[in-house]
Parts: sequence; C-alpha cells; structure tokens
Amino acid sequence: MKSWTSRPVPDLPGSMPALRLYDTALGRVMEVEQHAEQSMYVCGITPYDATHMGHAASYVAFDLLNRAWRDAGVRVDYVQNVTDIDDPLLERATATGVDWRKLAQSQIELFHTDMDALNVVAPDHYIGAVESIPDIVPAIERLIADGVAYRVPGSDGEPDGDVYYDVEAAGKRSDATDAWTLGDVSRLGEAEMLALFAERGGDPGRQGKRHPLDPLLWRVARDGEPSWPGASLGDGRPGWHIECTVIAQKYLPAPFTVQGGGSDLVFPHHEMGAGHAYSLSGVPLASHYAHAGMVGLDGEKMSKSKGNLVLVSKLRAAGEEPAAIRLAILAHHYRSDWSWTDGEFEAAKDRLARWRKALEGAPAGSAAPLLASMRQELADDLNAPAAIAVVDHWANEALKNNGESSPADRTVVRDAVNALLGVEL
Ligand code: 5CA
Ligand code: ZN
Repeated sequence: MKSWTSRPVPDLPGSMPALRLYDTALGRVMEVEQHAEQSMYVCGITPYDATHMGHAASYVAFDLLNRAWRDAGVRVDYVQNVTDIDDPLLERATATGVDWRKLAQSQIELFHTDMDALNVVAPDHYIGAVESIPDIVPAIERLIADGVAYRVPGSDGEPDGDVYYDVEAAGKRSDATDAWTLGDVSRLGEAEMLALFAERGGDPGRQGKRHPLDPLLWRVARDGEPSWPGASLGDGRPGWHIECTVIAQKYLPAPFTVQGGGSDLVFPHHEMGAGHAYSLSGVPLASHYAHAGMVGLDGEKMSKSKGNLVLVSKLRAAGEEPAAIRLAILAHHYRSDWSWTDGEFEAAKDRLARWRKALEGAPAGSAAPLLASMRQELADDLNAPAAIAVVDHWANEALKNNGESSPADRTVVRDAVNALLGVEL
C-alpha cells in the first residue's frame, strides 16, 4: 500500500550521542545497541475513524526515535501496518451503512494527510492486513503443524474451524534464554492479563479453547462477513496479532530493533505477537519493546464511545497550525499519560510564536550549545519536554539580544528544531 510522502529532514552538524530508551519488557531504561542500521515496526491504525490526538501522539513519539537515529547517522528501516480488516471496522461500516473497503480507504487517506501535516517521517513500508493474507495463511498452517495452534470445534452458533494459538504449548517449546513465554513482554500476572484480554478484543470465554488467553489466529468465514481463501484453513480472515507478526517478519530483520505502539498494545497485542514470532522462527521478534502513554481529554480517556475525541483533521479544518499541534504533543514525555486541554494548546501556539520571533535575534555562537543540549535530552529516553525547555531557554536569551543576530546560528537552530523535534519554524 502507498505510504505518505515525508518532508525533508535537515542535516545537522555533529551527531546524537548513544540513545537510551525505556524497554517495556525489561521494565527500565537501557542503552540501545549501536548499529549502522536500525529497524522499527510501529503498529498502524485500524481505519474506521479519523486520527485522534492519542493516535497522533503515538506516531509522533516514534517519529522522535526515527529522527534521533537519523541524527546519529543511522539508516532506519521503518515498517507500519494498517489493520484494514478487523471487527471494529466491519461494525462501524455496518452501523453507518458504508462499504467497509470505502470506509477504510477514506480513513487511511485522512490519516496520511494528518501524518504529513504533523511532519511525521513516513515508513519505508506501509502494509495492509488484507494484502498480507497470502503470507499469513501459510504461517498459521505452520503453527498448526508444529502443535502450537489448533482448530476449535463449532459451538453456540459459532462454526467449526476457528484457529487459536496455544499459549501454554508455545511457552514450553524451548528453554533457550531468548525463548518466549507468556508475560515476557508485558510482565503481567495471569489475572491482569485476563482482565485486559477481555477488554482489548480477546475472547477468554470462547468454548473449546485450551486456555482462556489463547488468541485467535484465523476466523473462518461467517455469513455477511468478508473472507479470503485460507488453503487448508478454509476461507476466513486473520486474527490481529498474527497480522503484525507476519508483516514484521517479512519486511524487517529478525530480531528487529524496536516494536512500538501505544501502551494499550502491550497486552495482548505485543505479548502475543512476540509469541507468534518466536514459534514461527525460533528468534525473538524484536530486541526492544517501547510504548507511548495514553492521551485523554480534560482528564478523561479519549474514546469513541465517550464522544470526546480531539481529531487532528478537525483542528486543521478550523485553521489550527499542525506545527502547534505537534508542539503541544511534545510538551508531554512520550511515556506519560496525559490529557489534551485547550489551555495547553494555547500555550503551544504561544511558544511557537515566541520561538519564531526569537530566531530573528539568534545570538552568535548560541546554536552549537543549544544543539548539544537538545541532543543530550533526546538521547535520554526521547525527553522532548526537556529538549523544549532547552529551546525555551535559548529563546529567552535570543529575545533579550540587543546586539547583532547571527544568520548562521539562526539556520542551525531552525534546522535543529525541525530535524530533532519535527517542528518547522
Ligand atoms: N491497528 C491496531 C494496531 S496493529 C490499533 O491499535 N489501531 S488503533 O487505531 O486503535 O490505534 C493506533 C495506535 O494509536 C496504536 O499504537 C494505539 O496504541 C494508539 N492509541 C490509540 N488510542 C490512543 C490514546 N488514547 N492515546 C495514545 N495512543 C493511542
Ligand atoms: Zn499491531
């Protein structure tokens, strides 16, 4: 599938120091091993509604990582999926009387426009679930053949043949130190997993499963639902976790460097994806797992059911500048949970105006220390709020500057804010 087009990222003098990042599976900040190439898979949208501030914040978070690596001279291989077939998409299409394909296509286009506006560097591969089904089917067949997946007989009006992943069998397959067992990524206990599983698309009560936490791999065709050829599995459609696993394994090395997404994806999505990948390849899916915090509105969780979504496209249509939206997002550390408020958005707009004004008075020799400090903050677990404070401090000095201003410093500061924070001044 076509991705969006990135805007150029300016080259800066010097480079970013070694990067430290919080790894969810380790539960602490660690130093990312340095390589000439790094690889990243960030879970994409399910395209049934427009990009809200939570989605935007998660892509801006991993855009910071992408930009930090690029600044360090690293070649970044970036893959993102789009879940263009799943229950929520079909439910929304049915509820609104729109063809599910049309709904997906329109929301994907809107998402790309939002990402472009927010100056998020595009992935190298943007891959849909539907186009990946021919790769997913043989992967599920192999899991069945290897004894870590099984077919569930029909019951309660459900047809025969849905395929589930056997979390217990998979966890016992190998005692290698890098082997996957349930809980390795999320570090959660079973009771917590059960609660989250039910909340986040799992079906712990499905009859015939071997373990309540076994996730769906293949859903056989139902009347009125789209389905695709599944070879020995029969017609149907893929489960959610196997989609991302197979796409990541096809387009990235194993293990790739960072698996990313919002913190609501830690369990079950990234936990199960790690399991599927290990079962398929005997190698971990990713070296590190990183997660962005959840964004709410005025202290409440942002959700479609509450009707409290702040949409990037709506703000843009109201004439708001995307660079200000991005700056409002970056004022929060990517790992913290936070709420969008009008007051903070106003503050971001003021800050943007101040920074622009300050450029006019850029003091000679001020750019190099600014750049070094911004890099130091961003290398420390992508601390954008601290990098913003560095620019604020610089802007205060520049606004006080009654002497000569330096065009060379102005250029470096403008490029640094653009290249590292993605904010165009
Ligand atoms: N298609 C799947 C991932 S494979 C999915 O979760 N799609 S999504 O549209 O629901 O979410 C897209 C991304 O936005 C995910 O990384 C998710 O964790 C993140 N996200 C969703 N809601 C929020 C929120 N309120 N705050 C922060 N991030 C969010
Ligand atoms: Zn995913």
